[in-house]
Amino acid sequence: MRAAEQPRASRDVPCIRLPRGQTRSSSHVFEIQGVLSASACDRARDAVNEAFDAGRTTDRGVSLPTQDVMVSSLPQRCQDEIKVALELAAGRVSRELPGVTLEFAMSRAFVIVYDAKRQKGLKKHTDGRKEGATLLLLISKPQRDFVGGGTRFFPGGILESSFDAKPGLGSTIVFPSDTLQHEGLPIKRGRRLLVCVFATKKQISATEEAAPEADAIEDKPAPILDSPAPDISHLRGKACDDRALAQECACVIS
Ligand SMILES: O=C(O)CCC(=O)C(=O)O
Repeated sequence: MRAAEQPRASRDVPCIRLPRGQTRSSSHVFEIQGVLSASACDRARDAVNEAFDAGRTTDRGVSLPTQDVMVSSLPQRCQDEIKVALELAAGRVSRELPGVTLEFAMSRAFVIVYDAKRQKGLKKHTDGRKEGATLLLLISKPQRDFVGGGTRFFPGGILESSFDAKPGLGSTIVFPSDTLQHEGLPIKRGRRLLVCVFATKKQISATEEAAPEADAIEDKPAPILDSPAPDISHLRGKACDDRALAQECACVIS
């Protein structure tokens, strides 16, 4: 790994609460920027395109008709880079959720492939993982690799309107899997590739929480950009058991 691609501490990664500039949102959607370098994204994109074109795809086995490529079927280097990126994003969001840490299994990570000539988007749904979080990492570049797309969220609160997340290349969005309705907006050209993994929220003790990261420079958490401290009471939950793991890909269509 070259110097520019060394993993960073989660505190160094910009984290924005969406929708931007709204102080009263209950949506708990986070955008964690630049967790995967452009060159690593390009490597992953090329490997996913190759697997997709060769028909090495899976589906989620439920009513959402996505064509996915398992991350575990990509070259080891891509798997390692994606793992570091997702851990960075999960670590950064965990910093915003006192007493909670996000955990996920890389063996379950997959890449959603939207193709302008095939499946362009995904209808409104919630992801089935109870008390979990969905992480989506964009590995193809807007305007260069695809046009259109984005994730539209429907918070459902009184006077709360829907909003769109359109992260840049190598950025991740994280949101509650089970409670927040969302859809994949259709693309108009090219391929939009999103690494997706479902994480569990695990309660951690005060001692664990106080333990600094190995490469931490200072103890104070980096402030979240342009947002108030989120109300995370509804996000707290126990780590899901194996039964819940088995159900993690179930989705609820509205
Ligand atoms: O396409 C998107 O941005 C959303 C993907 C999605 O809804 C999902 O994976 O459950």
